[in-house]
Amino acid sequence: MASISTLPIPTRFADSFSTEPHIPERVIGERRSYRTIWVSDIHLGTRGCNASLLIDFFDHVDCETLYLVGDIIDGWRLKKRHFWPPEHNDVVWRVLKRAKRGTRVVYVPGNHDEMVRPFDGFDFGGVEIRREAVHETADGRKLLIVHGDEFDAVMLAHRWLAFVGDAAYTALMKCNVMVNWVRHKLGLPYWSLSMVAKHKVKNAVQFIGRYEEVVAHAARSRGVDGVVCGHIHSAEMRKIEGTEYYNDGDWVEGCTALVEHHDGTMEILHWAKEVAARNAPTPLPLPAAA
Ligand SMILES: [Mn+2]
Repeated sequence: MASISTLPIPTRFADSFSTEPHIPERVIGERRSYRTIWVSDIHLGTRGCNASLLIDFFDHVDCETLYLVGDIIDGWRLKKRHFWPPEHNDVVWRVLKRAKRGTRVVYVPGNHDEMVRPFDGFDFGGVEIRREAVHETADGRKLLIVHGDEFDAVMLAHRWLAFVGDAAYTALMKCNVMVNWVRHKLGLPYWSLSMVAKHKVKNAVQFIGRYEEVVAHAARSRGVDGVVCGHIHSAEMRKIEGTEYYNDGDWVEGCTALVEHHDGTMEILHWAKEVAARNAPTPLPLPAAA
C-alpha cells in the first residue's frame, strides 16, 4: 500500500492543512446550497490559476457531493518550476475542510495531475480518488464523470484555445500593423496576420465541437444518460444526439463551475461575472422630476 508521503503534494505543505488558511474563511450568512458541484482544470501550481476567485466560490457555496474533475494540481508545471503561493494552499485547505465537515469529495485526476492516477481507489483525507465515477442525479439520470483527456487524441487543446483569448488576438492585431508596415517599406503587398489568427480560432471552435461529440458518443456507448468532463477549458451543457454533455470549464480563463440543484436541474456558474455583479456599485436612484 502506498503511503501518503508519496503523493505529489509537497510534504512541507502538509502541516499547513491542519492550521488556519492564509485567507480566512469568510462567514457569509447562509451559503448557497447545491446537491452537487463539479470543478476542474484549476491548475494549482501555475500563475494562470485563479485561486482567489475559487476561494471566493468555495466560501459562498455548499454541497452534498463535490467532484474534482481533474487537472486540479498541475504536476507538469510543478516539476519544471516550483510555484506554490499561499492561496493555492488555501484551495487545498478548503477542499479538505469540506470533506472533514461531511461533504463527499471525489477526485478524478486529469492528465496534468496524472501522478495521482495510480492512487485510484484510495481515500486521502476523506477525498476519494477515482479514475472515473458515475453520478446519479436527483431526477435519476446517470452521468459518467471523467476528466476527458482520454478523448483528446492530439492533446493540443490548450494550445489551440490560446488563440481564442482576446488578449492574444489583440496582440496579433498589433503585430499585424507592424508586419505590414515593414512589408510596405519592402514593397510587399498587404498580408493579414489576423486572418491567420481567425483561421486558428475557427479550427479551435471546430475542435471543441468535435471533441464534445466524441465524448458524448463514448458516454452513450457506456450506457449512461450523460457525461461530465473538463479538460478543454470550455464550459458547456448541451444535448448531443440524446446524450447530455456537460463541461464544467476551468479556473484559468473562464472560472466556471457546474452545479446540480436539489431537484436535479443543472447550471453553469460563471463566478467572475457573479463577483463583478456583487461588487458593482448600486445605481443611485434617479432624481425625482422637478
Ligand atoms: Mn486536462
